[in-house]
Amino acid sequence: MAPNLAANPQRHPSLTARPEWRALNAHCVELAKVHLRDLFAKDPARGQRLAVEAAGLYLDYSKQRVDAETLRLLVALAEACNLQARIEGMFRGDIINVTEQRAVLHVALRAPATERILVDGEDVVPAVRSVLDRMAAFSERVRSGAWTGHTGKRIRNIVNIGIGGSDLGPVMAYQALRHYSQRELTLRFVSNVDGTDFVEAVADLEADETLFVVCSKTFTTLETLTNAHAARSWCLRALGNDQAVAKHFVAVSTNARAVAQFGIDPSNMFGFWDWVGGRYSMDSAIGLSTMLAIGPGHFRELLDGFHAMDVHFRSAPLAANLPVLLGLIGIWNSNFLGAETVAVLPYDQYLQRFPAYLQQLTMESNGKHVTIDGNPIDYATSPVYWGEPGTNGQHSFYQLIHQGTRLIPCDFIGFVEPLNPLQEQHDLLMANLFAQSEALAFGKTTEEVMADGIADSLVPHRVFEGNRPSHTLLAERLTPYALGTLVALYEHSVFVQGTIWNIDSFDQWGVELGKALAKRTAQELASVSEPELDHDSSTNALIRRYRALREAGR
Ligand code: G6Q
Repeated sequence: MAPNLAANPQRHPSLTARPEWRALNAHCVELAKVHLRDLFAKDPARGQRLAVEAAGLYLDYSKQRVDAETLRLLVALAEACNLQARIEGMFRGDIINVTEQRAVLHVALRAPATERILVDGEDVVPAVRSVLDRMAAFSERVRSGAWTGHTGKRIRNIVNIGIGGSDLGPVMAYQALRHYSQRELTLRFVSNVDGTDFVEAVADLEADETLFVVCSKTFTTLETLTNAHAARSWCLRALGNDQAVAKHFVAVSTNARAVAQFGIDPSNMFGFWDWVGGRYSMDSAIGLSTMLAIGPGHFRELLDGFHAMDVHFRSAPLAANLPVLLGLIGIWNSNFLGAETVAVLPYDQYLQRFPAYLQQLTMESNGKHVTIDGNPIDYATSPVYWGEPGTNGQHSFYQLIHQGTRLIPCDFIGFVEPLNPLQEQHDLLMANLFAQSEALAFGKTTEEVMADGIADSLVPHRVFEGNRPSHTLLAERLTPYALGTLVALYEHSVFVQGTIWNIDSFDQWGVELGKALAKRTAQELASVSEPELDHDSSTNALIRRYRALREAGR
């Protein structure tokens, strides 16, 4: 049934007209004149006071350009936007993805067996647990060698085929938790419709030792189905028998019929539900490749970490709530201080794909231009997220963060204990993290530069303005549990921001137009005779040129 959005006109007063928003605007005019140096000088305990800890994650937000009044006003804004009630609504299974008329219940994926969460009057927790049990049994069989390929050899390679939410979470989690993975298993991830992705992923693999995990919520996604067909042909070319599919392909999907049509036995399918959004699905059956790599025990620890952050988010007061603070301070930076991007800077090589994962989570969720009621928005929504692991970025783009003309808030992420026994290198890594946030906040004044004996003409070049805000997130060790808390922290901070901005954080209509146009263009490229083109003159010329050069090269 199509949602009746028109029946919901202007349920909320416009955000920018709210007294709390106006108060923040007025406060910003004053606080913008204050340097972080002054805020720290005024309050010697600021570095300890402006920090919260929950579920083993420590968030230091003292290097943000906020004071007690900023936080009071931000919390008042959250209250005016009914944040607490909206949080309850999500956990209760309300239809908060309004444009797709769906509940949003990734929190049910990590709920303990004792919890009851109802969707259409039915408790979904038993079904979640039952899929987890099937995944665990299957993973144990593959990891132990009990599950063999068509020729009787054990599986040594797992290739995850999926894209977007069916790829970014699994690949990020595999990289992040590689330390815990079974090293005899080779994991590969294929997402792009560019054939290079598939060809390179399987180039050095033997088909009779390879298991494909085809992940697609809808099982209609062009890229994934194209790659899955390429994988089937590759496999059958080597093994020469249709029967091999049953031993070398499993599917993760909500669409059993399409899985069967592809030729995968539904008994080799792991299901999930339409109330799990793609970018919120890494802890559903979409995490099968993660579980194959790290084992069911570690996967359960990952879920426990997610759940611990869920409990904190649902119960902690707004002013001491990690996801709420992260979300609200993000709004302060974007909507009041005017920052257009956020740099995510994990000081841990294992988190190399974390910024890419966060890009989808944040920007696909909150890159919206109308309110939940369909009214145009007169304030900025999601900033651009980007980043790279430290210390690499320090030798490239940090220059702009330190001395450029834009304000770029940073999220630094680090761990106290290294996973590899090179303690000295770990201390160096962490020294760099701490030094960067310090340099960004406090900079280097003209007087300090001159005191170093720098030639007058160079002084302006050597000055660091400082006053550049950052969060620091610290955990003891990069465990599956810690990763769960970290991902849930960002999931919920996205929810907090979407609630304040009054947008639907759980739809993604923006990807549809490109998909529809690509379908039509693909037919025009494939057409044997010269197609009639009625795009704009640029697109027409590009298609003609491509076709002509392709023909000339044949
Ligand atoms: C995520 C998006 C999108 C989706 C992919 C893959 O929230 O919906 O990234 O995950 O388009 O979709 P399928 O899993 O249906 O193939």
